[in-house]
Amino acid sequence: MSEEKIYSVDPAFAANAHVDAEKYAAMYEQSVNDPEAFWGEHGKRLDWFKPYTKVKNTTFDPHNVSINWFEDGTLNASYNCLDRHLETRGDQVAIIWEGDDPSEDQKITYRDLHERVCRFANVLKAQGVEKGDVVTLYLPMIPEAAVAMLACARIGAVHSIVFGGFSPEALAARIEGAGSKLVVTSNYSLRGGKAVPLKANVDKALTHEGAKKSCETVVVVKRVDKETEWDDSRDVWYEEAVAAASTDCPAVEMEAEAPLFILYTSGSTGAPKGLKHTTGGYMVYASMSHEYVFDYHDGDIYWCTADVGWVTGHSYIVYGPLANGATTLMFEGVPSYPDNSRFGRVIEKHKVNQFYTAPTAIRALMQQGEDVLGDSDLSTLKLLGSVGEPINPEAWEWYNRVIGKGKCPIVDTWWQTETGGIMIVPLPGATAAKPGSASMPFFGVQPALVDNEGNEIEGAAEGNLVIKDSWPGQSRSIWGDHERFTNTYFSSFKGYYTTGDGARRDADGYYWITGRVDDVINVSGHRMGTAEVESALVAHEAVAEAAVVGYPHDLKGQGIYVYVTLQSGFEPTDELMKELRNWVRSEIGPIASPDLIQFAPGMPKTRSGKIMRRILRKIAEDDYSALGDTSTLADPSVVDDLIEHRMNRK
Ligand code: 6R9
Repeated sequence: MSEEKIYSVDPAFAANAHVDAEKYAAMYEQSVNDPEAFWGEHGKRLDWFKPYTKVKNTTFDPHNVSINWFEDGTLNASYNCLDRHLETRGDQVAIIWEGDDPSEDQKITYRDLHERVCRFANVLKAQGVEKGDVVTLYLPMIPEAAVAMLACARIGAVHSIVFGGFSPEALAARIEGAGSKLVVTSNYSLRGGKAVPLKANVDKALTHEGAKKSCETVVVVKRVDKETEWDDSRDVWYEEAVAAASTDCPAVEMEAEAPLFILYTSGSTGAPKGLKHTTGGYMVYASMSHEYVFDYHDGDIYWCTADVGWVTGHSYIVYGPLANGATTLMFEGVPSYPDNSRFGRVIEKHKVNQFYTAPTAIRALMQQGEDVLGDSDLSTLKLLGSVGEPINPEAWEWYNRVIGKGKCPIVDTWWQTETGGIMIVPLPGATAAKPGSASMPFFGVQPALVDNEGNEIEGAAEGNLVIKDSWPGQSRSIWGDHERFTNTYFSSFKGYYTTGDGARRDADGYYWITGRVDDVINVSGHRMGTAEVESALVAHEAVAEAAVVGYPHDLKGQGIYVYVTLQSGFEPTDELMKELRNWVRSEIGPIASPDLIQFAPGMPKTRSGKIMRRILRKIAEDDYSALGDTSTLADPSVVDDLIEHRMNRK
């Protein structure tokens, strides 16, 4: 079995690594036995305006969930990513930007970046943005995205990034939910040579009453020289505003627990939640994990292919690397443009040392064959990373062999929007890798497995993955709804943070993430709440009822399988199927696009009227052996019809 395969740590790598096995053991032990001392020491990796004297003050008690780290210290995230590097590395490249078009790139030094951030921070101030205000960023992967993030942090504004692939409706809900005064966008985004009208989406979002009420100003980056609809009373060109702005903007002193950003993510019920991350603990955790997990050394060129719209982009393109004075590569394009060798071309062109991507991208490359990256020179690579979903051992082996040429450790990093940073990972100089296993906890992280009653299970076992105590990068709350935060993460299993993932621990203590145990599906590494897709579907006039489940998908990890019961008077046609697919795309965004839609005259329901998703999931998975007890169904014959009309899949 492939899971028995172990790749031991290369002694040469370990010798130069920040941590080897021995050091990991000693540091880990201190981090969990004496977190005060451990984090008290490592918190010093940041520059504090006022040093903290308190380190940890946290409780997971569901009556009073409260998480505070370094609470009496003050600092500024933008200062830590910029100002403090100016003296020693002002001329060093902070961001390498690689455009969608391979002929376009930029190298931005720490000094340049500092200047750009100061200018834009002054623009925000001039537009009336104050400390504590929320600014929504709806931007492609252009340097202005990082500039806007750091400019917000500089003046104590809270950014809320909405992934550019989300629809106007989803954007409107997030602008309104966060009470955002100002939106930063670009007129278009460029992906694979195509211009996508982002500003038009913002215009549409702001026709929604709530969003319109909240947002007063839209700052627009001119990414593409193309005509752009304009509202003089509201819209401001980015380029004009920064040209007129001063380069002098001191970083505001912030409390450690002041919010740094909100990031919306999907959950099993209800609307997406805006998770709140604060300044001190998050920055300590993001920077420390970036350095240790990727074994980042001064001078290395580091590339994470995520989008800043996701948490990975926040922690491991912007905040972690820049706090460490690293050179971080930001890529605007897609792996298949101009052709499938693009990732290899970028690695070669910029001499990338650490490469961090998602299993779905690896599988897409893998499908193109071993020579997919052409004759690209990949010899600068020292380490590879994976994030977003479980990496299947076949993809792991391919990544290792074809990209890493068998000489790069692979760090399979398990974490979540809620955790702020990497939680479970084989540290490259310390932990032997088992393909498919995220393996061992990072410093300060105490994973555990509990059964459905909340009893902790010891030894080799499978169960619900929970975390026993707080770590500095943890999300502090859901924006405006602490009760939901408590109910979602701290109520099912008392005294623990509930991750929503299942995991298995093997006899060596390695963790193997088995996937979500709730109604969240993971499509190409992106979280999608089944409830969100369902509520989009039932908003369509033809749909009486909808149920959404995940099913195994070769490329995406999981695909979206939809069961729809139509209102009477509507016919189940191919055309309607197409219409429903487009409907979901426009309600949520292309990432929520259903892969398979099955028209079902009836849903399997209990006598109390609850849809039995377990059965729908099994049918979608093509697994009828384990349908379980269907006798409690109101109408058991429904199941036969569902099986008979199951959508054909490859
Ligand atoms: C960072 C990020 C979180 C969910 C998480 C889990 C899945 C992420 C994983 C992984 C197995 C890994 N996940 N990394 N599963 N192995 N290395 O992806 O955050 O978008 O919030 O998703 O993704 O199911 O619960 P987010």
